[in-house]
Amino acid sequence: MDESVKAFMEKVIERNPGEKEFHQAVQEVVESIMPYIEKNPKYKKAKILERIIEPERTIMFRVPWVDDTGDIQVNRGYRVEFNSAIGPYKGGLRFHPSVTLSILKFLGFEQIFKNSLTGLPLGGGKGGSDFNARGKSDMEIMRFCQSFMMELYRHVGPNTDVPAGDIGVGGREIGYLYGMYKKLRNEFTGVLTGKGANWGGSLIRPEATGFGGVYFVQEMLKTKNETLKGKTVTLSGFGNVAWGAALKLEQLGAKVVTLSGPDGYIYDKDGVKGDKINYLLDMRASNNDRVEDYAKKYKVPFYPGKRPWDVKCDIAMPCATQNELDETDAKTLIKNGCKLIAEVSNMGCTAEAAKLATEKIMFAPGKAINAGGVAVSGLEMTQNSMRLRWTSEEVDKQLHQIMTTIHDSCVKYGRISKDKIDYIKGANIAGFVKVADAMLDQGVV
Ligand code: 2IT
Repeated sequence: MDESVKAFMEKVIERNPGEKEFHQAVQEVVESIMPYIEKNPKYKKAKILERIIEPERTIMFRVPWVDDTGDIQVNRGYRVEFNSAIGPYKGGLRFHPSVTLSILKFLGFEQIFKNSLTGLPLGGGKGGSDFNARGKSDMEIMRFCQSFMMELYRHVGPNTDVPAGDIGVGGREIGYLYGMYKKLRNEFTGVLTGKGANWGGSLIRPEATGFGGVYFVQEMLKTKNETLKGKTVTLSGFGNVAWGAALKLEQLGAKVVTLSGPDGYIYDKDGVKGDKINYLLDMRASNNDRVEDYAKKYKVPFYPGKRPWDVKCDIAMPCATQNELDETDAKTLIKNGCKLIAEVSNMGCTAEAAKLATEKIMFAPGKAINAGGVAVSGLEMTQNSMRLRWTSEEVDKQLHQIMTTIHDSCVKYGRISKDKIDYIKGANIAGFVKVADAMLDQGVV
């Protein structure tokens, strides 16, 4: 590791003890940015790097709620308001038992650069709770969401901080959160994105992360004069992101052969297509967090306790959670002929896996390839401000344009030779420059 990166990381680790995921996310960015900063001393002088890794504000709170048996449950809630240099804090809420401050700081930090890449005026933030929806009733989920918003409402607002969904937070949860916000503030306003389509939500928002990811893959393939037609794709996850990706991949003539959950993965040799794709939504709504149901329903093999990365494919798209694809998995994929790993989940690949894939095949980092979700959230905010609604064609057209522009930015800052693009470097530098320049303009705040 470069000496200046090493010295910087030592301080980060000392000041943020035990926050492994946050260290990993910072290191990846700093490795890309450090050489750029050395060449542009204005950033160094203004201590932009030291400032950008410190959240502007971190809120932690108690979330008490009453379960169906009348027992009191206590969860912990968070909102990390990381950076508002280019717009109001923007980023999802994650409800999952694995949520810690480290996880939300890594996600909030990534969100700064991702949101900058979209070209829209969006700052970076992230929040959530260690709430586990598995086995909970709909009314328990509602009471939890209401309690969460009873505290969060005083920290957010349409021009301050605009949360959205992430793992464990979809249309249903956004609805319950929004209802409580509206009751407390007596205001109908665009404080959350991912709202229902008939009460301020944008068309294409549910599909946006998956669609955007596939548009980005199309652009990557174009640089090699290839298309998605006839390609075999392995997906992990079965939630909102995997659903959107599967829909678009089918439309463009690719075949999705795997899905996965915490319980294992399914292999569908005929392809996850047609009605089978919408079955993902039923699995998500069941609160069971299980993909085996797909195998039972469609009579395909299920591999318990395993991840789908030993299945032969042209393209692998992790769509589930952080660090779900490691160096061994990347080696297996490459050995089996995989030509492209698209990290649609946030930090879905370990640092070693991402480096190997960048070197040997093609690799796209989450902050570039999954930016379509937050991009359409930005478009939802625009529609809310203008009090109007765009058609799905209009939103989809803008999403496509944004993903193409992000790809162009990655190429601009990440091209390392005639036929090699380092998308990690490209995305990090392109995302950084805009935020850093805004921080310079706004002084030491
Ligand atoms: O990781 C992400 O970009 C999201 N969960 C979506 C954030 C948003 O504000 O739409």
